[in-house]
Amino acid sequence: MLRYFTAGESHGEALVAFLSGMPAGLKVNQAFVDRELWRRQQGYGRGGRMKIERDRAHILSGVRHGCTIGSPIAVLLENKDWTNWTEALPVEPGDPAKHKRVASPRPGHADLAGALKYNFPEARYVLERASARETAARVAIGALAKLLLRELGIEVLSHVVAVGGAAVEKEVAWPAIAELYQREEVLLNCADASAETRMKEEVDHALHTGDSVGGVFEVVAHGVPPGLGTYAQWDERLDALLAAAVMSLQAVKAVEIGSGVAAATSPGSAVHDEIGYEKASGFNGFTRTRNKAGGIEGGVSNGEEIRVRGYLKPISTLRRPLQSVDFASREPVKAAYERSDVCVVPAAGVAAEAMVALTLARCALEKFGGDSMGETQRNCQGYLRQLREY
Ligand code: EPS
Repeated sequence: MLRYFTAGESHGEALVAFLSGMPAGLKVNQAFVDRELWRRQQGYGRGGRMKIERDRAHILSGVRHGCTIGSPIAVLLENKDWTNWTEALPVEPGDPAKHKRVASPRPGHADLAGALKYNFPEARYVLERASARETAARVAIGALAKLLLRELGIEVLSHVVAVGGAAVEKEVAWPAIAELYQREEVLLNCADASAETRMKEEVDHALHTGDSVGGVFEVVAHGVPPGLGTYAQWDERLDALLAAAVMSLQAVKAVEIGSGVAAATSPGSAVHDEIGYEKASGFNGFTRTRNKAGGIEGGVSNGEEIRVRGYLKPISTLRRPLQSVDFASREPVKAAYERSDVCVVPAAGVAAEAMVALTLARCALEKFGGDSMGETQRNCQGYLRQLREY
């Protein structure tokens, strides 16, 4: 079974990710993993922190001579900013005068709920762990999941479909999304140049007004065979697993599979994807006129591209802060402000790719099993043959 955890504080020494259950014999390409980490750090509207960090996956265990060995994988990502925080956040008691309190909770952040829950007098420890810095660790192990999926013919990428009020109206086809991946300079990771210009204006407006802006990303999984996930039990449905995985990302407030939102107000004839047959097409000849279902019917992948959208609320740290209350005095004050991002939609899309890849890898390993890549691939090939001969 594929299992994973992360640990680490945003301004602590390092982030750590654990990934257990990967078959042995998967080639690990360090440059690919580090490029995924780089991709997550890009995007117009990121704050000063991204100038400090240059994320790199330091693999501690589970990979030897360039391949997984079936043992748990541990990955360490250094926080370069730690050198500025050794006295403010030491592991040992340290000097309390040097600790950095977060005196007033930010509306929308975990600050208040977390301080109440863990009985902290202020929110420093809360934001340290609730911070989206943690997604760097997910992206590192998500990259390994992507490498596994590649061996099974599956690719996972994302693109941005909206920032604030600026949106791409048409469905973006896979080749355009694959082209975005090649870019060496990332603005808003949008496949439509004119929409991207409007998106940049939305970020500029937020920058000038001391505000923040959210948006929508779409993750696309290409080459997924029919049959991952199942309707047999509620917690094995692929759409439910993907929704939980993407919703677990900081600031994601809604998840949509395919055209799920519009489907609720459209007639059935405009929603469901009609079925045809062309012998040489796809995994087994069955075709669809369109993909409103986003590649999942009845909690099972249906052989079409899987499309999952995440709706991101604006970052809750505002340069022009909202009203709050001082933790100590209970007097009204403005919410705390620390250096922050203004827009993170492209970065969140990359983190969501990792979550989708980890979810699909888990489902694929449940279906195909295997303790070595040879065994997993053989089982997968056997199933693909069964589909062709159906
Ligand atoms: C974050 C606040 C900012 C972001 C951070 C998430 O960090 P800092 O407070 O150090 O400026 O840059 O994101 C990352 C560090 C990252 O790697 O994505 C927050 O409070 O959620």
